[in-house]
Amino acid sequence: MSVFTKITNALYEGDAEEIAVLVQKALDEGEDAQTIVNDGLVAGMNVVGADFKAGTLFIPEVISAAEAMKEGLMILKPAMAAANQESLDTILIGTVEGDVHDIGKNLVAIMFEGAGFTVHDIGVDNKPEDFVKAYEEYKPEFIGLSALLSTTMPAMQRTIEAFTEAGYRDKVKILVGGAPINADFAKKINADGYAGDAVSAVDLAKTM
Ligand code: B1M
Repeated sequence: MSVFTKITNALYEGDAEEIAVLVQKALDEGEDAQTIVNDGLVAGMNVVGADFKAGTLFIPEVISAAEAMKEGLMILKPAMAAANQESLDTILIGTVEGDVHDIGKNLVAIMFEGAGFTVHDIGVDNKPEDFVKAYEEYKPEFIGLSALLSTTMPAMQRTIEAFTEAGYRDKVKILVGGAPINADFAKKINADGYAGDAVSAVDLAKTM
């Protein structure tokens, strides 16, 4: 069984200790950090999501899997950040109001840090005014909004409208992402860009 399959299985079991051992082992064996994320951790989380949807896995198990994923990401963070020490622009990132999903957002933040951006992560369940207040504090070139629920997609739109109302909309590039988001929705809510995953989000910001 490959180390990636073992990571996927341990994530499904929510075994954070085993994840830590396996992720470190994969790194020691010379596997690329991004490959460990995609082929091990995210692959495992996709199975968790599918079984949760099918009703064969429940919230406590999903939370354990999420904790195990965070443990794996913590171990991989230095390897991903070491890839680039160049100092680029600043990004403010957070999950929108009503939404507590943060694993994808954390991964996006790690990738931006790894690419040399200064990252201000304001966490989850942020009201539009929380984003505006944080913008006033950090004055970033970019804002990244994350939403994982179809019910919190409108909060993304309200957040962008809050920037228009505050007079900041043309001063900052707003990028959006998360499982239910797509390029059409991004255009509809007047975002500057949509990225389907963490690597594309960084690539997109670099082209702007
Ligand atoms: Co929730 N959940 N959840 N959940 N959860 C989903 C999202 C769901 C699809 C599961 C399902 O039904 N199959 C479903 C949403 C359905 C929908 O609306 N379409 C769902 C639901 C319904 C819920 C609750 C309502 C369940 C309930 O209470 N009945 C509830 C809502 C809570 C709330 O937010 N108010 C809930 C709760 C939870 C937990 C707390 C148990 C836990 C979150 C723990 C945490 O994050 N700390 C959880 C989890 C873990 C999931 C699944 C299983 C995994 C999400 C994840 O971490 N994926 C998820 C099913 C799934 O997605 N397979 C599910 C891995 C992560 C790396 O991917 O987050 O997509 P992702 O991020 C990617 C891209 O989307 C993108 O890049 C990332 C990395 O490549 N990206 C961006 C993300 N943000 C970006 C921002 C950008 C750019 C790219 O900006 C520039």
